[in-house]
Amino acid sequence: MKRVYYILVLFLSAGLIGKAQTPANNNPEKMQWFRDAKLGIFIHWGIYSVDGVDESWSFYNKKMSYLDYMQQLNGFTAKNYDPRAWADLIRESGARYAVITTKHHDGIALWDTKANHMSTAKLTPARKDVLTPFFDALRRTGIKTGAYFSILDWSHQDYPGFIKDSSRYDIKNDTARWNRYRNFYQAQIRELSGQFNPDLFWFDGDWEHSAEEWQAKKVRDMILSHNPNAIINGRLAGYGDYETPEQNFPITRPSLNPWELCMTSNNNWGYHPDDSAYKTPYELITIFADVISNGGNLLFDIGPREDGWIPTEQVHLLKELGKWNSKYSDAIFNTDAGMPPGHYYGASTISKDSSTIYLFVPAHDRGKIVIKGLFNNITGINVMNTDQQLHHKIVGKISWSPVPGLVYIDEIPEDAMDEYMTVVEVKLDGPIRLYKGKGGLSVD
Ligand code: H79
Repeated sequence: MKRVYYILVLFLSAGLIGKAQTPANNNPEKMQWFRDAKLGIFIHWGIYSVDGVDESWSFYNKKMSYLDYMQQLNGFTAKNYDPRAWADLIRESGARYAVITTKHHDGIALWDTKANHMSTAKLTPARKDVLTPFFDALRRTGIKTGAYFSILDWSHQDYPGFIKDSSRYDIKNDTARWNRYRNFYQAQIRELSGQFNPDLFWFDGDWEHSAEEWQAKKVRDMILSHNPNAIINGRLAGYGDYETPEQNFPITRPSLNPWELCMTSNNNWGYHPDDSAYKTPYELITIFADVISNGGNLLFDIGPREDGWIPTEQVHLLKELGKWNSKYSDAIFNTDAGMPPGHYYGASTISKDSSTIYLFVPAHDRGKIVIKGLFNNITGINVMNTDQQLHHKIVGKISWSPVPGLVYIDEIPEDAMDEYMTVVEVKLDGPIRLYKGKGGLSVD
């Protein structure tokens, strides 16, 4: 009996360990809302938005002294901060989740952390926890909550890294000190987990230490024991649920699906009044379509000023994106990734029942649309959100070959075009079936 018990315990614990070591797969259902969300809004807000300097990196890279950087504490007022208005704007953009910098590498927490004194609540004229009202507003608006948290903290006296090319100490020589830091950062994560219970933890800064040094598995387990449905981004030294390419568009689809591209609205994460290199709504929308076509999400960043005001250009981008999202919402949300490259020169998505293809056509590109390698019969084509039907012609179908011909779709009339990106809905006779061959006479 005892032996059976031991075997059972061994078996069970092996199963648990196995699961914990394969992040993303240990609870795939929890990823569903994230897969369907497609769009999130990233918010970089902190004391760096007082002078409009690089978030944390400005002192790390010696662009300014640490003391000057910290002087910005005196200017963070949050005096026009309207978290409900932020949540409304996020909702208007069509985003389903938001991720805010609860603490960047500079160590200043946006909530009233009990772990030390470095927070907007204790050290700035704002004198308050600005995180709680935002999370409340998001929840009231039906938007999932994400907490960006830097696991490295260049301000903490027990953290080894501080300013580029210098360090406080080597963790190999002082494990007690490193342990103090670990206890501190993990206590902050425990606070976030307990007080805010975010739907998503968005970690950053893992590159300075290994998974073992961070105790990444322990942190993952700690979060999941509190909320098994919490999603963790891929910057917890290998213990996250999805990949996070930053700024750069991946040319090959990331191996972990879903994935998420985080991207700035100009060239900076935080408030930078001198940066006018904004993406246009056309660029933003075409990038977004490309992301979802490849099975990803876009986490699009805004950087409010210290008082809570959001730059006009950023508001404009979110509103234009929102208009487009609501116009073509069926083609965007609750869809799956589109056809793999090779079938269509552009972005596409496929409906959940896989019997509708949505083709994304950039504003100035009305010309013939071609789909290659489609076995299905087409039952109807229309320009979404208009009454415009489109005819098609099958070109080059060889009667005695099973290989599909090319589908040439009529040019879209000018008045049916969207100013940014038009969506063409192609209805199929059943679930999509695509030809994968090399053009030989048989299907394979
Ligand atoms: O919060 C924003 C940025 O501040 C932060 N992530 C976004 C969301 C960020 N910026 N850069 N990085 C994260 C990664 C930086 C990596 C580098 Fe390095 C550190 C480049 C050079 C030093 C690690 C070491 C990678 C290359 C060498």
